[in-house]
Amino acid sequence: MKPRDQFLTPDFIDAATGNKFDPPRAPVRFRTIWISDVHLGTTGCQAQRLLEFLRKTESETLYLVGDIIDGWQLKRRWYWQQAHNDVVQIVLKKAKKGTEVIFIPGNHDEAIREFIDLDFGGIRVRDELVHTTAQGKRMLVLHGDRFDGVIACAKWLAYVGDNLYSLILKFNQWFNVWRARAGLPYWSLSQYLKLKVKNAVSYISSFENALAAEARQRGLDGVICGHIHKPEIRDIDGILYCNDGDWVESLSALVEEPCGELRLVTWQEIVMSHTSAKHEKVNDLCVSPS
Ligand SMILES: [Mn+2]
Repeated sequence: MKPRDQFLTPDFIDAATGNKFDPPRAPVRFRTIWISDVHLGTTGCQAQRLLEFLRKTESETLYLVGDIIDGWQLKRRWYWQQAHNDVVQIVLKKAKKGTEVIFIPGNHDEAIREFIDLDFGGIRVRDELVHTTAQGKRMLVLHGDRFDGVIACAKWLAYVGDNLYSLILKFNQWFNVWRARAGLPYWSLSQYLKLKVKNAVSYISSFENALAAEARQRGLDGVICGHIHKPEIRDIDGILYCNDGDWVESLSALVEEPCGELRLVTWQEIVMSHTSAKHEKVNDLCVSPS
């Protein structure tokens, strides 16, 4: 059982049959939802969990902030599951039922960039746009790959967790025992990786700064993007930088509460709040303290 699966029990397991089931409950409502970096068409895509998220949430506007379908991977190897179809279906259904759906293509679904400014089945395809929150904040919405520039490095190293890190250290130990026997000098793999991680960290911060600078230059209050698979919401010198994360690892979305408050939610939170009374807390943010 993966750690995430603990959230599927016990509420989602039928005690008699052991089958998972979906108790019918009202979806959690937001003014706006932003998701990106779903990478449909890859084995890493957590389509099943995204489906669950989309079923349990509702919004006036849904932004698909790029890299929704991974055309690069699909060209290399065809991988398309039923759940990937279901994600497409549920988005189309939402559009049909009145959710305003806006698709901003990313670099992995750049083929769709040919259709910018066109509308399909209620889905508006745009390159970028400005979203105004209920609090009147003007936010630039775009995927973000344009700001990659010359910053290129092994960004996956930024996600190397503690476990993998200690495994690497152990490996390094054995590796150097072998090197010593072979008469070779000590070589620190962890030092090497740390350097790479440091590069990845500086890649992320320069990406974030570049996006914030763009919003500032345009006289906007903030920016909402995806692309680097790192959910974030923070102030960068007076500019609100928001990254909605991804559906490969972080399983996160950016949401706007009815009152205009922006925050990050995870798949776990939506599933948990859906199984308990916890989601009443969600809109507490909108009750201004007297
Ligand atoms: Mn991207």
